[in-house]
Parts: sequence; C-alpha cells; structure tokens
Amino acid sequence: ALLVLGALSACTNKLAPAASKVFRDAVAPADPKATKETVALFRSMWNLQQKGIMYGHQDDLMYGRTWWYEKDRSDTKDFTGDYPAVAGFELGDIELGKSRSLDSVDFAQIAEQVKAHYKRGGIITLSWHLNNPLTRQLPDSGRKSKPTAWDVSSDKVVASILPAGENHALYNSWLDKLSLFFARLKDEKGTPIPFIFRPYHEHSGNFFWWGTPLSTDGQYAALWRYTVEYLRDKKGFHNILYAYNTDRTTSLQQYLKGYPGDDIIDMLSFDMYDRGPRFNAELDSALNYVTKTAIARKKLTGLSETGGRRGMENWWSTVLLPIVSKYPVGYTLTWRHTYNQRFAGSPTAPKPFPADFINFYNSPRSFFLKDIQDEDVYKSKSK
Ligand code: BMA
Repeated sequence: ALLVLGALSACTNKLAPAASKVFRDAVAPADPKATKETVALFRSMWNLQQKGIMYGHQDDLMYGRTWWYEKDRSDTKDFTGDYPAVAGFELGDIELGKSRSLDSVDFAQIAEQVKAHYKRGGIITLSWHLNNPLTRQLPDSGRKSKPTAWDVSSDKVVASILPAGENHALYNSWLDKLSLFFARLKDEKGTPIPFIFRPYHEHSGNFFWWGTPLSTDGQYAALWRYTVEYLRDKKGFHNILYAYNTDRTTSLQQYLKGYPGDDIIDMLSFDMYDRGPRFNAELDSALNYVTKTAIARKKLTGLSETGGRRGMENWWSTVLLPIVSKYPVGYTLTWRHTYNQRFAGSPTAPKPFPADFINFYNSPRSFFLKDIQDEDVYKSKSK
C-alpha cells in the first residue's frame, strides 16, 4: 500500500478541458440524479480499480475477536497501522425495527462509524441479511426453521413481496425502516454520505431465501428493480451505489442469471472463499469474465467477500494478490472477526490477521485508507 496514487491524480488533473470532459462523461452511476459526492466516488473507484485493489473489512470499526466497540479502534489499524480503505457494516434486523443488528451491533453506533469513516475519506459498504418476510409471519408452530435470511423452506418468498404478492405491504414497511436508517447517514453539513449497498447477495447460492433455486430469474430481477426504484424514486436517496453480487459461479451466463439491468446496478461483484487448491483457477476464471463484462458496461468491480485457505500461511501474498492483480478489481473484503468474550484480555487470543497480511499491506498494488486519502474519493477538498 505505497502512496503511488499522487502522481496519477496529478496527471489526470493536467488533462486539457476537452479531454477531461470526455473522461467525466465516460463513467457515472446508474442513477442520473446521483449526488456529486456519489458521482465522484464512482469515478474515483473506476480510476482506482485500474491501479490496484482496495482492502475492505466487515465490522472492522465495530469489534474484533478480543474487543467490542472502542472508539477509533480497528483490527486492521491495530495490525498494520492503517484503517481499511473500505469499511463493511451489516444491517440485518433493521427491518424489524430493532436497535441492534443480528450480530448484536448497535445501529446508532454503525451510523456513527459510517460518518467517521467517511470523514477520514474512506469508503462504506452495507450488506443486509434480511429476515424471511414470509415465514417470519407464521406462528412458531408453523415454521420449519428459524425465519432468517437463511430460511430456504419456501420458494414463494420473492413472489410474495413483489407488487402483486400478499407480503408486498410488509416488504414496503421493511424498506421504510431501512430508509429511516439510510436517512441518518449524513455528514455534519447534512450532505448524504455515499455508500455501496449490496442486498440480495450471493444470488447464485442456495442458502438464502433469494438464492437462485428459490425464485425465477424474472422474479429476482423484479425484486432488485422494485427495491432500487423504491429507495431512489420514492424515498429520494441519490447517494447509493448498488452492487449486484453472486456466490461462486463458473460462467458469465450463470453469473448474470436474474441480473436486473445496467440502469439499476453500479457494481458487478461476487463472493468467493478459498476452500481448497481449485480456488486459484476458479477465482482467476470468474474475475476474467466478471471484470470483462463490467468494464464493457462501465461498471465498478469487487471481490466483495473472500477468505484464506485453512492451514495456508502465505495465502495473501501468493494466492490472492497475484490473481487479483491480473484484473481491474476495485476492492476485496474479508468478513468479520467475531467477538468472543473468552479471548478478551487473554494472552493466547488469536491474532486478527496472519503474518503474511503485512506482505499484502506492503504491496504497491493494495490500497488502504492512507492510499486513497490522496485520491480524495469524494472530491471534498475541491468543493
Ligand atoms: C455470516 C456470519 C454470521 C453473520 C452474518 C451477517 O456470514 O458471519 O455469523 O450473522 O454473516 O453478518
């Protein structure tokens, strides 16, 4: 994560006005009314993804294995001296009007940390493991399993929340609760904070109620379209970049199953965890077709969840980094370090990252917060 970006932004600033206009018109969020900070973020990410990969970490600012919500603390910073470029947060249970997420994180504190990370010049991504709106309503005695995002007991859920479905009003009320939270994400001047929203993720999998086997492609695309239109046109949010996301796929055709359209989506991303030696070839191949189609469509890219191979010491520097370096991948994020009270204060507590993570950090191709602060992704300094 060396500071290699200064030279580059200096060079784009030197473009002649005509050329820079062409450049400015070249890429933009799908929302024609996107706020200027959101447009700036989109363009900054577009530039950055051609130079290297930003590091992101889920709940990095909320807790680590040994600590719980300490102001300004971050596992990434503890280990490397710098914050992640991208901070991930999870909104599951917000739709039920709860004050804490399914991972016990206080939503007020999430809003606080979103603001803090934005102020530092960092990027925010929000995921949403929303409950199952159909089975949630059944009495306990009528449920086959817990009515969470992972409840795949019915293939009627997506249809039931679309405009003609019996749970449509309930779904709207869930989007209203989500919107109340989104409305809190403003800086001290009242400017809405741009963020990447990645709902209905890992679509190609079969483990969430919105997974591929549980709805038709048309229903899944309609769910996406309805959700974006509700938040964008009805609620008036123009600070959201929408990330389409799948789990592991093996072809572009499979990747795009149920894709709602380029007028809805800003980022093409997927999640892929390393479960064994086949990962190298699978990641390489998926990055190849996903980034190719993303660039052709002028969309951002992300390996929005990944994780190292069990028992492999140099995964960051010998597997992840060489493969992602072949393609324009905007960011990669590793998932949360679940807090465990047993570890708190214990000298034998596991370290947040393997030693090799420092090699990834030291690479000029990886970007952490300080690297992107130079790029001023929201163009706030030039305002
Ligand atoms: C999963 C796990 C769960 C968590 C969920 C939402 O992959 O980490 O423990 O509840 O993500 O953050």
